[in-house]
Amino acid sequence: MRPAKPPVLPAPQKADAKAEHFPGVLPQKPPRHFRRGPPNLQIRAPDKGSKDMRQGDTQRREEAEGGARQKENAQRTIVSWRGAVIEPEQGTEGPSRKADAPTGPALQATRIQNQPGSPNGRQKAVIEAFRHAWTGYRKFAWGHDELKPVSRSFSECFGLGLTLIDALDTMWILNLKKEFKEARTWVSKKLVFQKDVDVNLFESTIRILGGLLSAYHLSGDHLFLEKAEDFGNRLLPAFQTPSKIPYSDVNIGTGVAHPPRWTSDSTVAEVTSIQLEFRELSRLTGVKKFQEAAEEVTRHVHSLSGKKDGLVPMFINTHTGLFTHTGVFTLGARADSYYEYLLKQWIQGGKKETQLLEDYIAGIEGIKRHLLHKSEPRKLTFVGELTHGRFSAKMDHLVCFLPGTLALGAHHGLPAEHMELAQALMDTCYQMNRQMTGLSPEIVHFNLYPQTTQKDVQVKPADRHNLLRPETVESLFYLYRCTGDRKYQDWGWEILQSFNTYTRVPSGGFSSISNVQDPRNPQPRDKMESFFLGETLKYLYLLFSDDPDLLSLDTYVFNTEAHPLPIWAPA
Ligand code: DMJ
Repeated sequence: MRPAKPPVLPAPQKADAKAEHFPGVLPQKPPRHFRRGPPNLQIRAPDKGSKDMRQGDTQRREEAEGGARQKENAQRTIVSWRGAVIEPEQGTEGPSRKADAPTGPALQATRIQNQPGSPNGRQKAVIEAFRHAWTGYRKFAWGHDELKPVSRSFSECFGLGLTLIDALDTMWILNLKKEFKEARTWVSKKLVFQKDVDVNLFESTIRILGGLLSAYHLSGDHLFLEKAEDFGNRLLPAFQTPSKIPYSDVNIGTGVAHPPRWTSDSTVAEVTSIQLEFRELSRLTGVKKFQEAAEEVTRHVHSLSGKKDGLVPMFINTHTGLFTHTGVFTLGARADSYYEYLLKQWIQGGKKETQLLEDYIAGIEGIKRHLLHKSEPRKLTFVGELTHGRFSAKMDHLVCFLPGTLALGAHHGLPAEHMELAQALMDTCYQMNRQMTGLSPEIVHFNLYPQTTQKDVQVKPADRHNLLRPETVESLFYLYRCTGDRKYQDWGWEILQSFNTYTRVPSGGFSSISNVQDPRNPQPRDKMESFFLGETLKYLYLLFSDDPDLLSLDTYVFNTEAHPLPIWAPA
């Protein structure tokens, strides 16, 4: 592994704390921050001397960026959306964090490269859980995609060591050097992409490409960037469709891309949630085609009709480029990360691409207008679904990413009401765990009728499973970072204990379960998803940290698989 170098990227824009961004929601003063974390967390800039650098491409890109930048600067001071005035420079981080904040590139570099302090008790518990998960993977599934902890075997979806790659940056952040080194050796010696295998474009982008890029950023090890570029090139044939909306699947060995067997549609969330990774790959390599392919999709989706007040349908056709199955709107599966990536690309790009922000805010307005309701009797705020004008009180656990995304937006200067909504939805997501055995089911339905004896949160027998998903703890991490309210840490601690109680397999690993309502028999399903190591445990570790500079929200943006990527320098 290369020794750390000072980061070359200029310091990211520092959010400016403004108490008035939280009317009625006073940020609680967070506890004193001690720097804890792994050594040498750093942002990697494009390596100009690298053999991967395409000189011509870079020059053309810089010229193009220069022109675009001038145009953007002219219009960037104030962005207005339906009366909401947003100042892109403003953020909402609590005052104590401001006082402590780095003020320039030099200070930023010093802080990020500090040696880690020792983890606190709760972080140690996360490290212990990670080690237990890793032990199972190492013993029974080494180099394979996913551990089957009960049968002590493994499953493959791509045959690319998915769990190992998804977990690389988590090991770095948790300071598990020995484990990281061993995994790095596997990547160096065994990870080969010249394979006759179909991969899902979205899943492999967020987990493999995202995992390799963040491992590169944190470690500075060029091996990961080389692998990322190789992999990115193999994904590109997916974009060769009549509409340039990518196919769902691509064979990384033969370069043949195709939609699923039963349709020529792609999923809207899938084609709009690969941009952070492709854009960063272009920035690092200087090769524009990755960014161009991904941004073409963003532009196309932006221009499409068939949205409902900023809400998008779930499917898009790769031949016509039009939305299909229109009239169904959800924040759950197939649409969720469309909204997340609008905001996160805006942040990644230095808050200059106003179209992304406008689409994001339009989406949040659409949610408020059509999908937001309160349950009975406890009046929990939730996000339901709309099917051809008919409201359904159904909410996927996947939707629990939304409080975190809303809080992140508020942190970066979006209206205070986004933060209020984030807090209300966070309470609901916590209750989705709390009203079960401590872990949320995959899908819940909320009770809308005051006159019944029913509880707020209802679960159908087919929806009682828990796949070790991260969304609740992901949002808890953002809510704690943005408010300093320790109740969010306590809720995360309860969830970690529930994972240990109901999903831990003694011989190593954790298993998804079939029934979150039966503490005596949670019914292990014999699968540890890669995102349990890539996301769930990482977010828990970060949630329990009191150091806002450990992967600061002003320096990094997390992709939808929790892989931190740097926020680009301001113009
Ligand atoms: C992960 O792969 C990502 O978080 C994605 O955005 C949604 N599904 C899983 C986790 O639930």
